[in-house]
Amino acid sequence: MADTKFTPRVFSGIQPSGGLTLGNYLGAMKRFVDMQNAGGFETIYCMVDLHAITVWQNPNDLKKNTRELCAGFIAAGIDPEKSILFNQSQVPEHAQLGWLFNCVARMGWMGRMTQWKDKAGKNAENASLGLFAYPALMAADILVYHATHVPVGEDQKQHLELTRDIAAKFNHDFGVEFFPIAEPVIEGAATRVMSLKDGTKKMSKSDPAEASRINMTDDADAISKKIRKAKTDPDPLPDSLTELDTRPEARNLVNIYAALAEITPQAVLDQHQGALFGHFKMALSDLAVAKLAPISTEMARLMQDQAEIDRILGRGAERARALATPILAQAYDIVGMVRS
Ligand code: AQP
Repeated sequence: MADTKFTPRVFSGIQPSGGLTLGNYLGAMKRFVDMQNAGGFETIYCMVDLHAITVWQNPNDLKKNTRELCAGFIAAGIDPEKSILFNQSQVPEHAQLGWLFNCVARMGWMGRMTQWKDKAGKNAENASLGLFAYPALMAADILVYHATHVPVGEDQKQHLELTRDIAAKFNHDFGVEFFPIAEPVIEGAATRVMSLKDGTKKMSKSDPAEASRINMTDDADAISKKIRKAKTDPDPLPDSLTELDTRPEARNLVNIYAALAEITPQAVLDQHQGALFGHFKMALSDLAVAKLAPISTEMARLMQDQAEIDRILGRGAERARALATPILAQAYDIVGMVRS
């Protein structure tokens, strides 16, 4: 249950660490749009550029990717008047609260994060300190707005549990009920979109294999080709989901279809049971092109007016700071910082 003492407020972010994928769109962005349009929440969405630099980013690419991500948010349906839309580094309160949380979170907690283990791998000695501390900054992103709900994909569940632990420890250590215990919102058929080449691996922007993902900037030809070449198996689609438990690639395509069509995975099987993958992939490709091509066309149009994108990000940052500044000031007071 969400903390009812706090105004219902949604926060979520996406890293501008490369082109936006279908995984980011279905697992996160499409659901950001739904929450914006559902009403009942203030919605705050962020391009988390400070997170992106926890691994090396070429500075020019980072700028381009941040603007492209902003265009992606708007093309997907985020209205910068209804939602607050900005890039993280323009709101320094995130990093400031992040430092307080670096002093609340324990080394042991961070060391147990799966994403840290996956991304640092065997080369942890050489990974940046920022990559290790990333979840404390993510907690600050959320809590600097007293956000109560955080829509994310399945892979972020552990980081959200850590956010809750940080809020609870801060509240306990200082004897306050200052930070909400934010609720993860992990819903729908596509909470974990898998690689098109390996149904056991998450679809990811940074996967070196281009054919493993659909990018939101892909044109109709590229989308169809990638779906046609996606790994599958020779069996037809069954009539029940349990029969897909041992067929991860097939299950992934069914989930993608369901999320794009806004129906359940079982309804996809009801419509397509008995179909061979050659046939099902054609239907999926038509659906994906119909849903994604208008977004990529709109992104390309928005990218032609960089000044307008920068204006939207600047205005979003002003609105975000108006919420974050008093919350950070109160957190500093609680911790015992003298402010003259
Ligand atoms: N494959 C996915 N399926 C469902 N949701 C996904 N998300 C990411 N990949 C999938 C969700 O998208 C949001 C933003 O993710 P992020 O940019 O912060 O970083 P990430 O989770 O690490 O995504 P990537 O694409 O894998 O980026 P890189 O390759 O840079 O690490 C989150 O809500 C995430 O759950």
